[in-house]
Amino acid sequence: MNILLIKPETVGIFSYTYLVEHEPLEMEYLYTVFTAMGHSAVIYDRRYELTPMKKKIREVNPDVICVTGYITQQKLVYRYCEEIKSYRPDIKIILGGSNVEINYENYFGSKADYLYHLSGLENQKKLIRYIEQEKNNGTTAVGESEKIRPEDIAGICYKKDGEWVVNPKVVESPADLPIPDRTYFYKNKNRFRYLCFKPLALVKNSYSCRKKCNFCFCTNRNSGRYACRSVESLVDEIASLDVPAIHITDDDFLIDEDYLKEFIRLIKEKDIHKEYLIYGRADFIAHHEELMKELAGIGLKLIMVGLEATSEEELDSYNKKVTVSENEECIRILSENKIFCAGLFIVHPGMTKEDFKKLYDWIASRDIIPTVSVFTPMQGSAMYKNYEDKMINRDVTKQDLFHCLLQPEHMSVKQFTREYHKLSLRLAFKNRKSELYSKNNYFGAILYIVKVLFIKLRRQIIL
Ligand code: B12
Ligand code: SF4
Repeated sequence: MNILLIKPETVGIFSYTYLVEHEPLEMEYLYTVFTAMGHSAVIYDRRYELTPMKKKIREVNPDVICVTGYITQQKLVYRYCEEIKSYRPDIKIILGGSNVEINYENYFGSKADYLYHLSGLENQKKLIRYIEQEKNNGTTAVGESEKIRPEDIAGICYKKDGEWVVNPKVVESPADLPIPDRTYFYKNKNRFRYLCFKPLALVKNSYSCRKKCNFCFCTNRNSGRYACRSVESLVDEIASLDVPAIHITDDDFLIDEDYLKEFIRLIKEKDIHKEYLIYGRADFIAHHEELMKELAGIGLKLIMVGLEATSEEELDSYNKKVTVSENEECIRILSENKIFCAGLFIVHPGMTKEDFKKLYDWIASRDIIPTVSVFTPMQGSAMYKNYEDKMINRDVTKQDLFHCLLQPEHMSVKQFTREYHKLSLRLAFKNRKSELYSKNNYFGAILYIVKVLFIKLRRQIIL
């Protein structure tokens, strides 16, 4: 079969910058799986490719279209489904990715045929075999004796008599994922970067997280069960990549001391020289100074670390199980080892103007490159149900962690947004000379914004 793999255009603030851009790894995984099954697959990355949807469909003539997407792209994905079905109703549409995995009900109103609500791809292979079997009028694919029924495919939603049927999930392991075919990546590798780290490859090593912070969406993936690949397979994949920088997507890579020691040993043994960007927790960093030193020694350059807040009460309210002194220790250790501390902070509706100022002072007086998010009860996180009724804005495109979705207690939404923007801009200005931003071309950035605006306008007319 011909399969078209759509990575949607970026929505929101991220669309106006090329300073943080990642390869469409989920699409490269699907490409690998489908081509290994003997199908023809094409990646259609709408972040860069301007070919309109219908033209692309004419070119590829797909039997199946797979679409990925985050919560902020949900409305856009609905629009794709409309466009595809109005043009070629025979094409089977499968929706998947992080948001569909948890919030699959959100897509019940779409024109999709299947929703794939798992992280792994074993059942996706089964679904493709089923679609092929149906295309061949119920006869099974060559060499397969067993007939597949939709009710036997775990982790999918499908329609029966016009109603959605939700098959149960299964707990999976990323050890079952193939090593992705990176043909697409190498053709486009100069696009992919995280600020000064470029070209940059993404490597997926785990599902979910062992910790259970109540604002976190990721921890609920894979039915809330953490699973990771063997350290050997991770290092082999890294060794095979012809890039200077690697972003490991694990929500928390700093989980297990023995795993990390083995990681360091293998990287040294294989004489790999690359730079690494990871996510990690402050408490682990605070209690593993020696290990952090060793990780810095093999190339660890940046850790995105959820520092979240500057008081014990706020940290406790997020069920973060980290103390302010652990946060402080973490900042010191990273600074001393020349690892960028990309600290993630949250501003919440209980904050006064004075609190915004205090937060600025706290961050600005420490060696941190911060990103400040607005407290967002993200659909799919544990806390969402506590806030669902209180949300003043239910537009899913605003669940990008940069919008005020709850009524501030001490000011209007407008004032809160102004304080938030002021805080973010002041922090960005303070850090403008950081090495992280050294490769930024600000003139190029302005031209890029203009280009994006034109593309957005054009896509309003021709999708
Ligand atoms: C790297 C990253 C980014 C990168 C972009 C990466 C990219 N390639 O596009 C950047 C930094 C730009 C980014 C931006 C944003 N991100 Co982000 N990001 C991530 C991160 C850390 C990894 C995502 C990734 O590339 N994983 C690698 C791929 C291979 O894994 P995967 O997506 O899970 O895909 C697997 C399966 O889901 C499946 N699959 C995926 N798609 C499909 C489709 C089909 C049809 C099928 C069958 C299967 C399938 O295949 C893969 C095999 O395991 C995740 C957290 C995480 N650990 O997942 C957050 C995450 C995806 N981001 C999130 C968010 C909210 C955003 C933003 C909206 C806001 C923000 N402030 O960050 C923006 C929006 C950008 C946009 N595209 O519009 C949320 C999404 C929540 C949700 N409900 O959708 C996540 C889960 C983090 C969180 N805070 O909870 N992000
Ligand atoms: S916020 Fe980080 S540590 Fe907490 S559950 Fe989510 S991924 Fe894990």
